Amino acid sequence: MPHAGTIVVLTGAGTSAESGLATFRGPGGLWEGHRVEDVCTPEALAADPDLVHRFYDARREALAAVQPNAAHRALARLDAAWPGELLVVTQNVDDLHERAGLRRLHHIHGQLNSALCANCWERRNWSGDLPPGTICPACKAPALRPDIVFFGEIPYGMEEIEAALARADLFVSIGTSGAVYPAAGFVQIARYHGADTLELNLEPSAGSDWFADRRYGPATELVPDWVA
Ligand code: BV8
Repeated sequence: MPHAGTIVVLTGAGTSAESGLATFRGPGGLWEGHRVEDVCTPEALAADPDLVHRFYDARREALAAVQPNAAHRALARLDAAWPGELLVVTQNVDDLHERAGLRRLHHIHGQLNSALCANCWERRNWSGDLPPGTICPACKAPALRPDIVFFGEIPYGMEEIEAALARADLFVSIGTSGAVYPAAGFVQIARYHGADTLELNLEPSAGSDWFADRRYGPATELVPDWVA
């Protein structure tokens, strides 16, 4: 690990798997028989809002019942101790990084505990169910939706992330299949700008060949060992 340079970490569903939250593409990764690519789209929201809202209500409920794991806690320790720049970019929409104490965090795909108004674009903290047609307190339109980046929508904070990748001395990917872009391409940007690259995952991801260093196993073992 560099002395005190810039570290960018990308986390995916595998980081939260050992807390008990289902991943998307592993065994049991389907939800009510749906692939995430079929439920997590603006078209699905327009065609069947009850299905999409129910998908996120179920995940919001599941999140309330689980706790951060040793991988989340290790990244929070790194955040507290690292004197250089650190940015943890998570594809996860859970709040387990925050609940473990991580501060230098960015949610690229949105958050379960947030609602977005499709009319005035205000967002607000949200817990419990979010039925279709919920009134936005700001603009009074019945337009509150899950604050989630659907397939085909623009991920949050891309400029900030790309600038950090260009400065990075080290890029670490944890618990992601490398199936979803633009996040799956971050390793290529970091490597192009000269960063060291490390993949920590249960198994080789779709982008594992881009990583100079690769370690495979459960995140609750690999991440504390790496941070130590
Ligand atoms: C966009 C919402 C334009 C939240 C999600 C090329 C360039 C740009 C775009 C595209 C492109 N090609 C295709 C696209 C379009 C598309 C895309 O990537 N499609 C895929 C299917 C091919 N991308 C988009 O539409 C994105 N928007 O491109 O806009 C743009 C681009 C750039 C700049 C401006 C504009 C929007 C993508 C966001 C979609 N929203 N979810 C939610 O519901 O959760 S994606 C969804 O997949 C989740 O966010 C999830 O985080 C993400 C990735 O999945 P993973 O986290 O990796 O989870 P997965 O189950 O796949 O894998 C888990 C891994 O963990 C496995 O490898 C497993 O082995 C490992 N594991 C399991 N247990 C453990 C473990 N590891 C360690 N320990 C364990 N215990």
